[in-house]
Amino acid sequence: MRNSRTLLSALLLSISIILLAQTDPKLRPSEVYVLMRDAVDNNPREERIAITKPYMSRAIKTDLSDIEQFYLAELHFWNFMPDKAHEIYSKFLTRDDSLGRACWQRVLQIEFVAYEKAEKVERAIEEFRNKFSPQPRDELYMFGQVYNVGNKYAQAGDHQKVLDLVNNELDILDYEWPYKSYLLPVYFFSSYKELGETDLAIKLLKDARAGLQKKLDKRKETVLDNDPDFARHSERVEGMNTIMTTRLSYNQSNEKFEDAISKMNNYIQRMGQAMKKLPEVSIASATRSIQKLPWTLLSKDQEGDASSSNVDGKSLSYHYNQETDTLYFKFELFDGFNADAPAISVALDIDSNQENGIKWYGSNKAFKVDLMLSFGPKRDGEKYFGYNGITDAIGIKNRNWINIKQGNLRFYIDNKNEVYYLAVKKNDFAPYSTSVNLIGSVGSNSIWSDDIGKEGTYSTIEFVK
Ligand SMILES: [Ca+2]
Ligand SMILES: [Ca+2]
Repeated sequence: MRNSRTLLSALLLSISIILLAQTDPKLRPSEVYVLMRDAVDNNPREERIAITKPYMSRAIKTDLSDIEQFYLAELHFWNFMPDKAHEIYSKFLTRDDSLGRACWQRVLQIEFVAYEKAEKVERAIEEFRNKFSPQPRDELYMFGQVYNVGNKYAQAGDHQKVLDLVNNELDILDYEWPYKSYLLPVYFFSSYKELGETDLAIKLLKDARAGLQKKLDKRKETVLDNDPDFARHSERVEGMNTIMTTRLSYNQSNEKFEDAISKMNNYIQRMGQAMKKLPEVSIASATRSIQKLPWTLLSKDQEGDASSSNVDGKSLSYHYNQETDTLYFKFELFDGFNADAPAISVALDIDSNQENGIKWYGSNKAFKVDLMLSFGPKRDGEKYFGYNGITDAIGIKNRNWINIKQGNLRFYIDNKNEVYYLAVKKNDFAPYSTSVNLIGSVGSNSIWSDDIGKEGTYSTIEFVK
């Protein structure tokens, strides 16, 4: 036994030496692609490019068939070489088969991400739909493009455009496959929320669920003598969205429907919870006694540096009344005053320790936050509903702005001078602190727009004992 094992080892060793001697035999791009994919799959923790790049030199690059040229483009695509990938994919855009379809999707992805041609990509979505019908082999269809362009509009606050993009995609899909685009109302739920259209988002999801269930029931009526393979267009593998590499059986395909339907059930439930009406909050007019408090300036901010929603912060001041333990903040704006849906927040480092806390989500990412005061109501008739309270790192992460304390902030508005005031008991957020660091933020409709306190800078309030 020992002898045979030794013999085997010697044999293996000599084989490895022979293999080493033939340095890097050249392979077809599709073969290199499989090696890269497996390497990524087997090293999920490593940076992808570090794993895939060494394989690039193995690929044969000349005299290739169309499909091998496509795989060569994929190699470039996955190694962040957009120009070379784009050049090859572009050769096949006139084709109307799966290869043409995949090349269109890749070209649009490159043009959006690497070339920043968002408008061109948006126009091309319709062109793609005219050229290619949805089909089960192509799970993505225009998902990636609607997602990219939609995100751009969502960030710019143009939520109607987002809804139009999603609707156009959903209109054309046919329930023949659990296309990824059916989840677009989930990904863009905040846009539906902004427009008061949460019911519509849920309805779209319910329609998709019903359509897929019907299709699945029908599929299950078919009894198959054998279980044929069904080539699928794409499959996500540890960060690499590969194309035309997966084969699913008929029953495995049914499982894909079941997975999608169960996912949708979860989302529908969660969206319903998120729709629960926010509490009523009150807004008072700023009295003269508040305006005349002995304000101390904490921070001034530049004009014209607001995000797309255009609420432009100018300054943040404070006054602390020790007798009543009340801390007042005064927010002045250059632009974007919104009496119907004001939004302000104070991000606090309550232990004067910037080593802990969560990274601020606004522009001042270097500032670390322990607690945040937030006030963001929206007018509904004669009343206001929205956020009034305190959140911690977990709340900030989950966008739940009132997970620590609710309804404890007082808000005053000066419509004439376009100034916001906020009052809070120090005891509510930092009873024992003698010093807190902070930055202020302004926005509207519960959407952040501008920080007062930028690039790692912050103000400090010392509380005299
Ligand atoms: Ca500003
Ligand atoms: Ca801290």
